[in-house]
Amino acid sequence: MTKKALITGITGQDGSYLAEFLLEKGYEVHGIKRRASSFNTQRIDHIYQDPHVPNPKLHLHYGDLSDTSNLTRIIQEVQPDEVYNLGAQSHVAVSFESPEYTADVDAIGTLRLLEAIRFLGLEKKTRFYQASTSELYGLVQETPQRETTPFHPRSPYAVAKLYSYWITVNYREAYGMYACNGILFNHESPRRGETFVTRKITRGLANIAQGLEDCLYMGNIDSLRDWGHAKDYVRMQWLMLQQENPEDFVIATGVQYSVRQFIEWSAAELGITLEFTGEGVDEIASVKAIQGENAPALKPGDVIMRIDPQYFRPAEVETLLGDPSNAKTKLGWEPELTVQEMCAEMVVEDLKTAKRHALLKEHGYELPVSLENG
Ligand code: NDP
Ligand code: GDR
Repeated sequence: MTKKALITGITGQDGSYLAEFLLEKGYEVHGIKRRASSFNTQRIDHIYQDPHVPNPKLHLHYGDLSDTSNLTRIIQEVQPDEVYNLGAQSHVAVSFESPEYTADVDAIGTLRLLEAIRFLGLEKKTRFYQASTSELYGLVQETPQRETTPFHPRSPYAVAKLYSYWITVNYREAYGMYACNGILFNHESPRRGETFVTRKITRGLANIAQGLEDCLYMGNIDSLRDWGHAKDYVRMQWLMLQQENPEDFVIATGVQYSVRQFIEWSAAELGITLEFTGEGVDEIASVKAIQGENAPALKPGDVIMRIDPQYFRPAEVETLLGDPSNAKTKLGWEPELTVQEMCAEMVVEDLKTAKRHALLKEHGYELPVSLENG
């Protein structure tokens, strides 16, 4: 029997990798996508299947985590074996701007899905994965963070995800559902949203190197994160639903670096050696030396990074470092890609795009480069 999976957030970074992964495993994949005024399926266009061809394996349904009747109807129609709840307003800084919406989608959205599964009598059939987060640890109580480390969320996003974490545990305990949390630390890829810090850096520096932007404006570059590759992490999401008993797992690499280091690596991939000078809001990064052909727009001395306090958060999560040993011991999971390999891959992809834009510009066909930041 072909297994059916339903993915909320299929148009996002993780949803797109997970859909690819499940299709390769032979699943029939259903995804919920939001109606938008412009196309929002770029990350899954390459796996899209025309619904007119016989037996399509990928199906998209319009929906929203704020809409109970819509979610219930989709689950009733699909009768999924596995639900992966990846949909969320996932930007921490934006959650301070839209706390109520974030709570509705990231907290109550999870409850809506769990209730729909229960209401439809699927609680013994449908397995449920909740995209929990290292942001739950917030003001960290223990280093490294593991499954037993107490939570102290530091943003409306993290508080909403705390509700989802516990409601998932509660449905497991109360109704015997196979429901579990993956407590995932930051994971990135060339498909990462443009306003998360890694992608902001790789895309911004590639644009600057090609003369499409002048300077990268950053927030707290002392922040420390445990970054992995999204491809490795979606494999783990699936593994968690294939066990005999449901359990919550920390997914991380166990290695930590600063945002400043990520800036240095990204610049180095472009052949740029940076020099950081000044302190606090006055810190800048300037070009010390250039090697190779990837940064024709730059010369030594150019200032290409400055601090802009608008990117500081009302409450910051300064440091995160995960302990993935439980996942390794019980599930045999280990990340295959290092953060440096991932950074190189992201720079290569963003440089390709920047070069295309620069070439068009050179020939008088300038395309607008979105300078929206986050
Ligand atoms: P993205 O921001 O890339 O994707 C989020 C997805 O959720 C998109 O498909 C988005 O749709 C969808 N979405 C947003 N709002 C709604 C809504 N109201 N109803 C239905 N769908 C909605 O996130 P990631 O792929 O990076 O992360 C996946 C999940 O994992 C998220 O829940 C995130 O909070 C969590 N997480 C992520 C980590 C990371 O480092 N990436 C770490 C730990 C947890 P659209 O494309 O239309 O915007
Ligand atoms: P995070 O990711 O908040 O950890 O949430 P993000 O990449 O946005 O920030 C990481 C750290 O970098 C600092 N930072 C900046 N961040 C952004 N976005 N822009 C900047 O200019 C900037 N300068 C410094 C931040 O302050 C922070 O300390 C991500 C999301 O994917 C969540 O959905 C997920 O739950 C967590 O990772 C784990």
